[in-house]
Amino acid sequence: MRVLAINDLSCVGKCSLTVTLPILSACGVECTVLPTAILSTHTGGFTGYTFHDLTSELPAILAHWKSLGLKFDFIYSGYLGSIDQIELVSSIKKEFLAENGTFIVDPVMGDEGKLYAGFTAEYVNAMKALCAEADYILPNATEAAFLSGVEYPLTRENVDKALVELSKLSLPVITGVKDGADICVFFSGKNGGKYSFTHENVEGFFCGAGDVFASAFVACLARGKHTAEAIYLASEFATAAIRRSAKEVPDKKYGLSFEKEILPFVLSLQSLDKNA
Ligand code: PXL
Repeated sequence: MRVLAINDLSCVGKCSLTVTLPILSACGVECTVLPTAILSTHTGGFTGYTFHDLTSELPAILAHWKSLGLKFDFIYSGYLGSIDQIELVSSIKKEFLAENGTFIVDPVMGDEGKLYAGFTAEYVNAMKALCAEADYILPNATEAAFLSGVEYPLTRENVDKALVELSKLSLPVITGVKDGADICVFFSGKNGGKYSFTHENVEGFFCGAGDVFASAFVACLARGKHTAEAIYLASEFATAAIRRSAKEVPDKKYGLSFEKEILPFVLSLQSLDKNA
């Protein structure tokens, strides 16, 4: 199974490609990368960061890949720096996704009720169109509210409305919905049913947690897990990394301390293998 990850390279502050590559490799999944931008740090909490947009480089990279006849079993897109890049991802899916391949969109746009720096309502609309082409979408509670029009904060009560709206686009997996002292991931089944997994919430803002969850989810799918198993394993892994970071990482903008949680995650993934 070969995965193409389309995401930025933030040099400092673990997120996007610096999270995806180690997780997929450790899971035994081959990961090709298409970097959308290179930043000195990610944009969440740092000031003065550099941002070099790589849009103009991408067509030549893609032309070369086309000449090699490359196709991908999974295409996973994350942080996209502009509407032009959203449109390019749509054409990459059409050109490079293998027959019966899976397209996963993490509509990275915001957190804690707000859009990240540089994102607009027009961008949200373009992202919504990309979501409509995906097999799975992985918004956090903020992104789900922006995409569905349901008022933030999402709760156990109004998340149903968001799931129904987002199911019109794709199969939604909504992370980070707070419920009292707990935090839940909600998802719709192909039959329209509503499902969730719940963990005890750890207070605070954990940058890059969505990327850890999404990368682990993609790894699980690529290893042949069903949707619910993949969501369960990825949410256990992300929660373990968040708990560790609450203790070990003094400045949360530097990202999750996920590395030492990779081995238990890979072991849990293998223990579910049919031939293990
Ligand atoms: O983890 C999400 C993310 C990814 N990439 C960049 C970001 C952020 C969140 O702030 O700034 C560049």
